[in-house]
Amino acid sequence: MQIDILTLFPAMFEGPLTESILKRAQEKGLLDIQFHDIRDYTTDKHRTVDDTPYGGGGGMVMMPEPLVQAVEQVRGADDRTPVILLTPQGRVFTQRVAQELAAHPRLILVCGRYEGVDERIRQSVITDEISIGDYVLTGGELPAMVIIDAVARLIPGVLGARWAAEEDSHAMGLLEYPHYTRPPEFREMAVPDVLLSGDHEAVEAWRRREAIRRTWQRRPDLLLTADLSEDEGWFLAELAERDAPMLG
Ligand code: 4FM
Repeated sequence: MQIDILTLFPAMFEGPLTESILKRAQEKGLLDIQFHDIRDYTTDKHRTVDDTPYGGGGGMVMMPEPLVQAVEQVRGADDRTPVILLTPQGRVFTQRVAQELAAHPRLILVCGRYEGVDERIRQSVITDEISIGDYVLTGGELPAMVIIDAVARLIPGVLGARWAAEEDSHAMGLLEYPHYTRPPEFREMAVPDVLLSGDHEAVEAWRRREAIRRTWQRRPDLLLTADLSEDEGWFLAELAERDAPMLG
């Protein structure tokens, strides 16, 4: 997958994308990330990218010319690639959106700064707007990194073979079950016997139930759309009778 990032701060991406799994993905040729400094697409001697808002009020607005030039040059003739603006006004990013984006061979991510982008940037070159959550950041760079991380790990070969991303909690619509490693007892807290039993079926059943239990307690909203077997449905009904979910 190729990802082009348009930003005023390419240096912000050093570190998160050059360590660990994302570094390996790029070395393996599974992921190719290109940075484009929006300021390189200005034409005035001060390399201006922002201006005051028409109608007054505080703050600055990103000007249309440099950003639209940047998108058009980077995109080239390719008009099937999503051009995604990171903004609190976008559709909310979920595992499902990550899966949708992972199916594209190329993405263009546009990182805004200041109080906003001129509306005509949206009208002319943006094809999709995504928000990573209901809070306001100082720019789209951190959201772009979040999206790259979530999407890259879905590309076949990026995670080890035994680490299939389809089995992830959120891909199943549930929270993750509790995990344990050595030692078998830590500060008088024992690892559940079933995990030491060697009975793989029993382990699977325990993990599903604990995932349902945790989801019921912490994110009952997710259970509205989770795909449960008949047995698991009864287990949930039993849980619901005994403990109320933790709200808030
Ligand atoms: C976005 C600042 C555009 C300025 C932002 C401009 C955000 C979020 C966010 C800040 N992006 N999810 N939440 N962006 O806060 O995606 Cl011009």
